Amino acid sequence: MKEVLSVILGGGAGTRLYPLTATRSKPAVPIAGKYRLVDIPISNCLNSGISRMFVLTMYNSASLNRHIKNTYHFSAFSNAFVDILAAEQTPDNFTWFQGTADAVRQGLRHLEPFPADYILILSGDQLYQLDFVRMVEEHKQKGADITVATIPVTEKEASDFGILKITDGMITSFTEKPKSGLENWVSDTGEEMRSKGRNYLASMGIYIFNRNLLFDLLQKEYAEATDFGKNIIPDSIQKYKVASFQYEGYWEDIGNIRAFYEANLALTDDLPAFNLFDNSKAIYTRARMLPPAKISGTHLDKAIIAEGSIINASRIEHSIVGIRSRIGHETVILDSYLMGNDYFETLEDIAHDQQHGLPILGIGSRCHIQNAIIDKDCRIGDDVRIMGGAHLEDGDHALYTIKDGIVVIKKGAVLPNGFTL
Ligand code: ADQ
Ligand code: ADP
Repeated sequence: MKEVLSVILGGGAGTRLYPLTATRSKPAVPIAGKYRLVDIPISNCLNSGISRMFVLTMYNSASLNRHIKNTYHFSAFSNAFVDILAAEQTPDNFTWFQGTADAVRQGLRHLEPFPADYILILSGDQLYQLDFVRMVEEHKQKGADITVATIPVTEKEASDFGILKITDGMITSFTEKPKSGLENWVSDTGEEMRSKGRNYLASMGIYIFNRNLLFDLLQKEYAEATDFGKNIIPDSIQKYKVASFQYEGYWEDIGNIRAFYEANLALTDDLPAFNLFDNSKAIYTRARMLPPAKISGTHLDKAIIAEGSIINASRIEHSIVGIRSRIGHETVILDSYLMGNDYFETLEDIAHDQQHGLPILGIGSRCHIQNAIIDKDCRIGDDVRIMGGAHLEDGDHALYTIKDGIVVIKKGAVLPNGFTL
């Protein structure tokens, strides 16, 4: 797939994933205990033989830079790369990215020198395993100018997506996030999808553009357009051959805290819809050379435990425990995602913490943690009780944020012994 160059949209302000995005850009948010969001589209590209990628991001790019720099090393004999393009001021541009199309427009001058027939545009906040080879092949076969990856969705989901109608595999109409008149947008999605109530064809926000057309559209024809979903795609379907590539596998948009939490915990299912255990579709991430997890006296059920963890908890259920986690005796963790830590404390560090009344890095003893996301490097004292749930009101506090009943403990927060929520 030497003819394809891919551009990963790394997120705007990232407000919907706040506070996880308070100090890092969205692509750098840790998922599944050891990966970052950006590892998903990058792995999909690598598994499809696409090895030249740009990641567009707006701000807080230090942690993303570190992750990309430490992870994606390619042979000197290949032309592969993953480059980050952070929004930058130039002599003719003083503004942030105004939307997805504007972000790509501002990146064009960096893409220009690279030979490519097709540009693949991807979202940075979706969980899926898609073979782009098939998508590119279909794009070529149909002689399309643009191809949009599409997926059947239910009526309830339809208003969150770009919804389209097709004739003979080509898109004939498109509406971005329709709030009314949905009945006019029902499609024949096939028997299996129909039986699941998935009667609407949604855009997955994944596009292939013929290279020259993309440059023309963004720089000339729609030079003012800000978004692909709002402007470029709906405006192009009458003038160009815009094809639909229908996908029916697992695909999850993880744009907000609830979706992020559920997509993570779904990985603890017996047979998760998103398969991390696939020989041919590995999800790549930083190789950290950590020791195996060490667990003592813990009842584990539907738990994912990442490497480098030291666990003495009494029970962990339906939860993910991230890299280098440390959990004390008699602690119970339920329905939660612990992101883990960036480093280990030495025995001297721990003695120093204890002398100064500072909880050690990790989770203390006799805690009860439920319906929570604990960001990295938190110090949670002994006898702490965090019980998320619908009874809690949404709000942002110094140490934590509550969204949709999920308690998110902020990165590096220190919760004293006995803290209760
Ligand atoms: P949304 O996901 O709502 O809809 P948008 O918020 O524009 O669209 O984000 C698309 C992707 O681009 C996300 O990964 C986002 O983080 C990123 N992004 C947004 N603004 C950005 C910016 N300024 N700079 C860099 N990246 C940015 C889109 C389509 C719909 C489609 C859904 C599928 O518009 O038609 O149905 O994706 O999820
Ligand atoms: P990972 O990918 O393993 O999560 P990152 O590269 O994102 O790691 O972050 C590691 C961060 O942790 C870096 O900022 C690094 O400087 C920091 N770090 C590593 N060791 C220590 C330590 N002993 N004390 C404090 N911070 C540390």
